[in-house]
Amino acid sequence: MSTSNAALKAASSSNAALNNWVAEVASLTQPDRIHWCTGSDAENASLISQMLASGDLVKLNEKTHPNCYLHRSNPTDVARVEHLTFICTRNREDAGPNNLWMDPAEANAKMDDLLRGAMKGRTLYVIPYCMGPIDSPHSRCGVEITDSAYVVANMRIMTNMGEAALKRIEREGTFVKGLHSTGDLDPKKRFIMHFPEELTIKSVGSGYGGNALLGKKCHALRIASWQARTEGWLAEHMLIMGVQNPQGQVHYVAAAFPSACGKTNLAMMVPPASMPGWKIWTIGDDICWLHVDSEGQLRAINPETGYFGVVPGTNAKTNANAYETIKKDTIFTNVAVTADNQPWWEGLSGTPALDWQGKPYTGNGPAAHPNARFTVSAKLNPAYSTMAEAPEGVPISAILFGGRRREVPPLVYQARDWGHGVLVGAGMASETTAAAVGEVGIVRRDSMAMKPFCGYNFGDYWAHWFSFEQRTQKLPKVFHVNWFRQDKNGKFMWPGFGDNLRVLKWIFDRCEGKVDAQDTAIGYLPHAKDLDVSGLNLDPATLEQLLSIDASAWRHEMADIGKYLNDFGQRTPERLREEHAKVVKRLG
Ligand code: TSX
Ligand code: MN
Repeated sequence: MSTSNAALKAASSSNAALNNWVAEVASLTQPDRIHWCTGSDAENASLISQMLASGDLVKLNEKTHPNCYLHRSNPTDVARVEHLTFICTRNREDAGPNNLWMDPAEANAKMDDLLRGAMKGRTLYVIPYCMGPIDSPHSRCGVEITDSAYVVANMRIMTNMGEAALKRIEREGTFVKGLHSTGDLDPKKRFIMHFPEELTIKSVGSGYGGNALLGKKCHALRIASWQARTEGWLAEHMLIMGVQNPQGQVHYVAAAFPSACGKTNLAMMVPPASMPGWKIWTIGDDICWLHVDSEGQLRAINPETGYFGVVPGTNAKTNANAYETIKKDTIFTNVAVTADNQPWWEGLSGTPALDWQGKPYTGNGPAAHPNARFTVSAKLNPAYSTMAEAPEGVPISAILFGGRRREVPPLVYQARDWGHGVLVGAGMASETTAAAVGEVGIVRRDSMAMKPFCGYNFGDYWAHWFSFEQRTQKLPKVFHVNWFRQDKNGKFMWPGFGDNLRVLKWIFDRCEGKVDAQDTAIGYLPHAKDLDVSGLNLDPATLEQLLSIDASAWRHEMADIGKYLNDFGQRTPERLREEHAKVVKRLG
């Protein structure tokens, strides 16, 4: 079948730039059909039945998991590919040492070669989407062109997709262009290219979430971080949660953690039985856009409408709310299944019958892929806050940075002020886990958890963070947390999970000015008496260790951070070196 001129010309928008771009892409990629997505239930139902027929989706047990589906990806296509992800700016320095860079002309030519004829025999879907509440001035729209029905179904859950977004695009006239084609899934022909100066993304050769759902990491973080710098706001890799005390008072917190630290678990946390009346509200689990409002208050919106979360390890103990959320209306990717076709993964009871590739499970290795995912609407979360839909966003009282560190950073400490907080975020690090390839237990720097997602030079990014001191007097307090300290025997010293609310309560009280702190070289730490550990069976020596600093270990830590800052050369703000020097001096 060949693409008819009529199909190519069938404009479905009143925005000429959009129509022209769709026509251009169609003439390059040669699809059989063009479909403009409306986001309707009927459209979704038709895509689902088409994917069931093609084998792209498998229906799961309707009794136990109504309206749930399984997608098995190509075994070579199961995760984001940082080594194939590029920032393509005119000036190489603007991408920085934290990114791979390619010349925009070269990258465009390369991608056009890979995209030529790539949609032959396939449908080209046009997905208008809005990141953030449809009526929020802080929301941003994009259009993703893809030849994957799986991408359409996922984008429908993860974004405000369809007619309303198209209307907003037609009204505003601007949108981020995202072009995705699954290609032949040959890893040698896989690239994720970002052109921040052209507000364009091109992705070929992967059908996997972070590489293919372009609204998420590509737009809402890499492109948005670039736009945020030029426009005076922040696009961050942060969860957003409300912490409510028994009196009904709520403080909103935004928190950045590298992967494998349980960000989604924290965002959906269930309070421990020992803290009756406390409540956690989820606004978002992954991305946060921050703006200073007319009163000088920093406010956050979550640009997403769903969760694309790691499945293995999710159960009634680790994350009861997520476990409840994914019982219906969920797309699973790369989980195992039981004999009666229920989704299965490590961390659940029961027995897998087929592994994530659909082969009989033999007991060798994990049955679900360690990066298996759920895609589900945020509204199904029992802890969902309707404030996620507030156009102005929620006021942020505290920003948390964290990492997985078996030693050095205490359970929690507070930065002395915003400037010191920028250093704390810039110096963030986490230990590698078995969830990713490579050696386990190695400390990696990951500034603000943005290493894989900042669309420009980290040096400029840190300077942008400092600039908020000039934008308002009412900045949130900044904290660092570490749930992962271990003792000599490798035993976790802090129970974590719901009990983390005990730490959030101290942070809450700091925001209220209700509790003082130990003034140390690295910042403010709780007095042991101020951390509620009732019912925890935590021995005083362990608590003392969790809430103290080892000056010698910290001198090493600061030396390592100093070296890391030097990697960014001239672009590292002098101010950051000053903040670093201040802590070094205090450590003696
Ligand atoms: O998500 C985690 N959080 C945050 C929860 C709100 N995890 C899982 C990390 C992998 C994604 C944690 N793991 C946390 C944590 O606070 N803490 C730990 C470490 C830990 C693991 C097990 C126990 C205690 C701590 N306890 C027992 O196994 C009994
Ligand atoms: Mn993330």
